[in-house]
Amino acid sequence: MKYEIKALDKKAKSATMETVHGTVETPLFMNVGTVAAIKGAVSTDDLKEIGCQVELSNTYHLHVRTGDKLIKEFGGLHEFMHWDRPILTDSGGFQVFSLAKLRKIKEEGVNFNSHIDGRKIFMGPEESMQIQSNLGSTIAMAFDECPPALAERKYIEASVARTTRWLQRCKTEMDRLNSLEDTVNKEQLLFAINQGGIIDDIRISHAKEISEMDLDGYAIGGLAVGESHDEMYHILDVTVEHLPQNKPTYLMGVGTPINILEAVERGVDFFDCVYPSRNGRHGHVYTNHGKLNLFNKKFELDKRPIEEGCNCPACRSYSRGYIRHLLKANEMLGMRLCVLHNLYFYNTMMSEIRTAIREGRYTEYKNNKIRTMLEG
Ligand code: PRF
Ligand code: ZN
Repeated sequence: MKYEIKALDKKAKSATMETVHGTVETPLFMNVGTVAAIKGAVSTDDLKEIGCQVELSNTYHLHVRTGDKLIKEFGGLHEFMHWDRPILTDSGGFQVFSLAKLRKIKEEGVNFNSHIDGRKIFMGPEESMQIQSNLGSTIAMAFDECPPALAERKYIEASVARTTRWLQRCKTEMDRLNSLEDTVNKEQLLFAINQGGIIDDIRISHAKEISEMDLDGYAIGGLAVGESHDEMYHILDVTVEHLPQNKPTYLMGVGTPINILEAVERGVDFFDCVYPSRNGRHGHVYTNHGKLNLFNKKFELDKRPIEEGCNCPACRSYSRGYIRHLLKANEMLGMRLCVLHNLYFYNTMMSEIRTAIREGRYTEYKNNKIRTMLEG
């Protein structure tokens, strides 16, 4: 893996990252396909058309249904879902904590019941690495605990210390798996995850500790879980500078276009979020003049595309009024067109961000973009 910073504009960075599945340019948005499918009937051919560079799938979901061993039989996730560009898999840590029932955390890992069939499953750092190795993703994420936003200091301290011990076990196991004969992707990368709630000194000491462990990239987890936007920006202000600048910085599960613009300014260059696909499925679409709800009666006779000048497959051919009709009639095409437009909007914004950083006018770009979105 080769990560090279191409331009810096104050703290905002634009880089290239070379992987075995091709080169990507940052800042970038990873399009979320939890179960190896972007919800809203979006194919991998669609993903290419709308400018997606990295697809994201989930260890937990693919393990509890279908199974990573079956996917390995197909030659890994890339072959299975017909996607030849980079894939990042989340470790399962976060999903176990948000989805599974009756979970019990111990030093070894987490016992939980599958949200699909209630089956008892154990997942620790080694199991998470083995599953991600079977999936053969480009980037695997470390197995972490995302403590609740409102947890108290003592709980967060103990949890973060365990997440650090788990990181060491992830690294050891990943090295072992990458050296095996029948491993799907022997150059699988491993990203660490910084935690610490919204407590500055825990965030900082954890960031310093994991930075010394020499991972391929560094994520910031445990944000966008109930704290305010200002609290999230503050944690980025104090934490990002303690993570290696010459490695990718990934803010997990974030966020709105404005969140992304603010985080890029603070040095983050990888993002993922379900908002564009989830909102699209509900007829909520992003534009440079704010979000529209296409279910609204005022769009009934609207012959304009979702966004004038947008080059996405929805806007090239269809009107707001037609898409509203599809949504009202519960036709799958309505959802699909909204999701395609939203993902195109996010990926296009990332491309504008990269250009603005490389041209040294990021702050101006960011302020203009936010102003027009808020003005409506
Ligand atoms: N940890 C992991 N995945 C995540 C998160 C985390 O803290 C978050 C928090 N926003 C989203 N996805 N492993
Ligand atoms: Zn569009």
